[in-house]
Amino acid sequence: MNRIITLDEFIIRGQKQYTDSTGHLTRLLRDIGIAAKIVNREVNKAGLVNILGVAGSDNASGDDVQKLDIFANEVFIDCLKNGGECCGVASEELEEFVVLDPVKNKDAQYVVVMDPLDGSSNIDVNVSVGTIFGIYKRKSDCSGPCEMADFLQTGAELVAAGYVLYGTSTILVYSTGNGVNGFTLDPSIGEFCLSHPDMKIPDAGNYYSVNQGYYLKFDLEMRRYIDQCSDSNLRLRYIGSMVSDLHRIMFQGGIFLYPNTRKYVNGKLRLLYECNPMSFIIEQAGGLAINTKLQRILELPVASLHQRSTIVIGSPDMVKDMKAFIERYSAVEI
Ligand code: P6P
Repeated sequence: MNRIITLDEFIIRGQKQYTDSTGHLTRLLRDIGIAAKIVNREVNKAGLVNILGVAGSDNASGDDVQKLDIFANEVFIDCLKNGGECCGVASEELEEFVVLDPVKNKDAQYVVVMDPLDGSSNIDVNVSVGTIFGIYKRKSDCSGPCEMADFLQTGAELVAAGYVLYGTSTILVYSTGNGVNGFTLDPSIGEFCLSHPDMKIPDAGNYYSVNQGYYLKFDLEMRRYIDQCSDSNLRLRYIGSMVSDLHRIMFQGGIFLYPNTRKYVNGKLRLLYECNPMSFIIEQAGGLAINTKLQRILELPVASLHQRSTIVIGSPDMVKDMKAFIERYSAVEI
């Protein structure tokens, strides 16, 4: 019988590879796994209890907040607080970062950035949603509360990143910088079990993923690139949930684009807790992630918690082709 490997076992085995590991990151990842199970339970029954629908408020980025957004935000913060390995959280749902009080006899060394429920506009229509998280080693002194500088680190400084996709099954995918592994939740035992070891993104694929509804609002070179995707018989797939679109690309290959529009002149997606964690994972799986100025996402300076960025991310050959197209097009324009 194949022995299942649970997320906790896998994390502990991973910790043993590093002689200097202290177990703090191991326990922090475990805390995130617990929160994901709790959120999964509520997402799966959202249609049955009165936590659907817009909560009436809006979040730091001006999006209508669904009640499950609030619930997920609170669950992750509570689990991180109780675990004692995290000293602060920056979240899409919070204007400012939240300082977590130190737990007795623990020096929390990490901060977490997260989108607790990405793609929440899909909740009411039963389409996949996800959680995105990133983990940084704090820069400030462990003796005091976390500071803004602990969060304003580039994506390249992440020590870990991951996502949870609450879909036809619930899968947690994460990387600590040594490859990407996927764990599917087995509800019968309440454990995330290793289901997709050493995930690698295909070099290319047959899909491109962009909100075609904004076509006329994109810059001219982006419209021409999208025309080329269509002329190349690529198929358009766009779910409206970055986690879902990128999870598909992880398996089938493809390219995801959220360029600047007249409404989002710097792009819509947030650099700190959407673009950077997802770019970290995609690069670890062999993919590429740049912005529409052709700069590597993980090297972009982070100046504020809710800073937005354009993004082009996915299979390496397709991102390289897009980059070459834009460089060629711009050269001709000049
Ligand atoms: P649009 C969800 O709100 C999100 O942040 C991403 O998950 C998703 O890719 C994007 O916004 C969808 O935005 O403007 O196409 O609806």
